[in-house]
Amino acid sequence: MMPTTRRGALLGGIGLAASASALRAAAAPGEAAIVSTWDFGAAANAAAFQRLRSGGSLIDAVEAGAMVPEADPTNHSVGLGGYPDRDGIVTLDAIIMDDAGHVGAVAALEDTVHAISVARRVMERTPHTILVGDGATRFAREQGFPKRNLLTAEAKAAWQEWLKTSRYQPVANIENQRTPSPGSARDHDTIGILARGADGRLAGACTTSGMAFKLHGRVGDSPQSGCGLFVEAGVGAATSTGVGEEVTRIAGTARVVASMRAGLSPAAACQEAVQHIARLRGDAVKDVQVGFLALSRDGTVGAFALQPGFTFAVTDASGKTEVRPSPSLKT
Ligand code: SD4
Repeated sequence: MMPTTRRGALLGGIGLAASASALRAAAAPGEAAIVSTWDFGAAANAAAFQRLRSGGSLIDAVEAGAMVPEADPTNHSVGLGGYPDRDGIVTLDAIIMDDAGHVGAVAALEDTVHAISVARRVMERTPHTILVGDGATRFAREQGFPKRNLLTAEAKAAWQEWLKTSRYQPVANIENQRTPSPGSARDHDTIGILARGADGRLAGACTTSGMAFKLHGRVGDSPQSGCGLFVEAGVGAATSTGVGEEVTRIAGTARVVASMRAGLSPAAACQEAVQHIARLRGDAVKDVQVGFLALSRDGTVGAFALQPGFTFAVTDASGKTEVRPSPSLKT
């Protein structure tokens, strides 16, 4: 079972390559191994689990999971097929992080399908934690990521439809609507994915094209450490989805993990962060969706959202996946 001591035992001598064999050897089937946001997280979890089973590290697993919606042109705000900004340009935000202080991110990346893999290169091959805009895109080319136009015909049609009103209005739970009409602002499909080895080690990734029809250059919560994603050895990990400005203004996932560090369960920690947003913002968030998802080092998973409708996918150490509804402040 899990070591009872905290940081020392978890960090001592254990490398990043917490793999499936470790997972199978010690994790009880009920303990969450991989969790991710929204129904479509189930497919990402499957890819992540597969990667772990074939001997990959936790970082390999969360990258593989995040790549699934990035490559899916029917998913309208991650990677290929993402809805563009108001200028018709698709820009991507992504972050990847382990529990040993390694983190890499890109923001406002263009012309590159797998933003999460570029973020990983930032983590592994630069002295930096985040690259943005032209610099991120140039780095992607230098690293050999192929240039690809991300604006599909469907996304372009939706943008052209949106231009008729140019009304920026995020829609709650749009992530779980799979067949929108053009211009219906299916505006965000962020995936946040967290993985845990049987030894309690953790990693996470988050990738998105952000809010549809945003101002060019807008960066959401997703690629910012402590906002869209935070991972801490011996404690847990958290990710967020929804209107990123509301998460960024409270450093949401840093707050969730801090609450877990102080002894709250993942579910209670997510609830506390949502309640804080509601108190802070009042009417400004009455129709806004924000959801937090957290995983503790011992495999307990919890979530909480402002509005009903947030869902998350949980895969246990045996590979069994279920999609669960999140509790919410409003009912
Ligand atoms: C953002 N938080 O860019 C992201 C969007 C999102 O599910 O999560 N969508 O604000």
